[in-house]
Amino acid sequence: MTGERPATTARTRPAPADATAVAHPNIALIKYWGKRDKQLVLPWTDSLSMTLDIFPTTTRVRLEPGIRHDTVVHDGIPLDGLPRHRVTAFLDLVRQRAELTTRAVVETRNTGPTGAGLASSASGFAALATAAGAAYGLTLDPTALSRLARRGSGSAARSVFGGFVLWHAGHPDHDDPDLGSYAEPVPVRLDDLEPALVVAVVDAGPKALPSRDAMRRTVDTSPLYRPWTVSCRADLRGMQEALHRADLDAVGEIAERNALGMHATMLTARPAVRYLSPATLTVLDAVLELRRAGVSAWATMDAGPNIKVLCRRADAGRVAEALRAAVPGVAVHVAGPGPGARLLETAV
Ligand code: 2P0
Repeated sequence: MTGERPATTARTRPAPADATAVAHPNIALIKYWGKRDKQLVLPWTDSLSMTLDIFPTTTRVRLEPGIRHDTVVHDGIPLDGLPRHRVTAFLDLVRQRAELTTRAVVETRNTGPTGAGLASSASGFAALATAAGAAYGLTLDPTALSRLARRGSGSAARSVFGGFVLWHAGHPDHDDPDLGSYAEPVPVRLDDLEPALVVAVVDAGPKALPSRDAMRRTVDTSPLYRPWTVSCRADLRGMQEALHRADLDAVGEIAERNALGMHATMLTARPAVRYLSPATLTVLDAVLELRRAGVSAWATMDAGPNIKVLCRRADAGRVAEALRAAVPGVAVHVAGPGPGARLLETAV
């Protein structure tokens, strides 16, 4: 027993005190942009994503009874400041639920660019929630794990699951709003849809403005924010129907307009939030050219200049080639639907 806990409390199972988990990023086809509750990380709108099979994050959480502060190491480098604070605040939440006070050593490895609008916080907090939940001995079903991951980063709620995933915003009037906001898998006939996301990394550097701040500014100041949340409801209905029909053209069309709408809200924030760069627009032009040439290809962009192009698996090579030709030096990765977060048997 490595954890110190009050004598009066009981847990349902002993903590292994050392757990390692892996999780993958997800890309939203219906975006999450804006919180109605910052503390609980409750969004204004439902969102829907595809978990990728590339860029996994692996995180080990080891309880260390002798230390006074959590240690957080990211790709071999000890973290400080806000990134470390976000991890320790998350661990405080886990400790509170486990009724333990023991600090931990967190080691995390990210295989994709960090903070570049490629969902590193989604894979990061999904892996951390899975590993920390296990290390501190919490009993969490996938829904509860999704809710917990949400507290670290909203989009992490979706990376708990593989394939296509819907994150419920939950109802503001719910007695316990935390309970109503979780993600769940969306059944999709993947053999019929055959989706691929071609990721064009035009800039792997961290974004100038964290998405958390950009989101807040957008909600507070953009006159287009409310109308966009209304259009999201129709987009989500259309997306669910298109996924049910395995209609990739409709999925792509809705995803592209939803993403452009989100960026319109950012561009009309005061001051404006502009993540799209000249290279982003060049890739958007290349996507239009592909469609004119008869290839079903649709773009989506997040809180950064990088672009993800949805297409059929069979067209992914041609799409990747077109994007490489459009922006010399761009790094292009082809992703398919990936798995949900899971514990690993042994530490890595
Ligand atoms: C999404 N993004 O749905 C949207 C689209 C970026 C653009 O979720 O503040 O890192 O930690 O809840 O999850 C990025 O925001 O934000 C994001 P927090 P998160 O994928």
